[in-house]
Amino acid sequence: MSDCIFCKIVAGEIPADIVYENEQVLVFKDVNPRAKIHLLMIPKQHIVSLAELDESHAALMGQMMTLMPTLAQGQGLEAGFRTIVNTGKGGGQEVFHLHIHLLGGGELPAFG
Ligand code: DGP
Repeated sequence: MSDCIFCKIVAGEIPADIVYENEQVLVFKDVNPRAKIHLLMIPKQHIVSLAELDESHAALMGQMMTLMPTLAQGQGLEAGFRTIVNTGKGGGQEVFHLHIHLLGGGELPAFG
């Protein structure tokens, strides 16, 4: 998607502080961190949101979730971490390329 900011990060067209990368997945620091550690994990392929997923995405999504423990450990988040996926305007999504927020370090505000 030519106008997608996260696709531009994948393509190296705009800079990002990249923490991890493999063939399918990219992880980089959120430009507007809401916690000491605030990363975004995205699929390299353009998927709009969680609402667009079907069975063809099962392996990719499984890979993303199973990367989380290693990623969190690498960030020193042994005490725990929070993952958030905002979905659609009603879910507070601002960038319409699927991403998982990984937050942790210090006190996180109570949620729910
Ligand atoms: P969401 O509300 O879930 O769509 O969160 C989008 C997040 O993306 C928000 O926390 C800020 C972050 N973000 C937006 N544009 C950029 C960017 O150009 N670079 C980086 N690193 N993060 C961005």
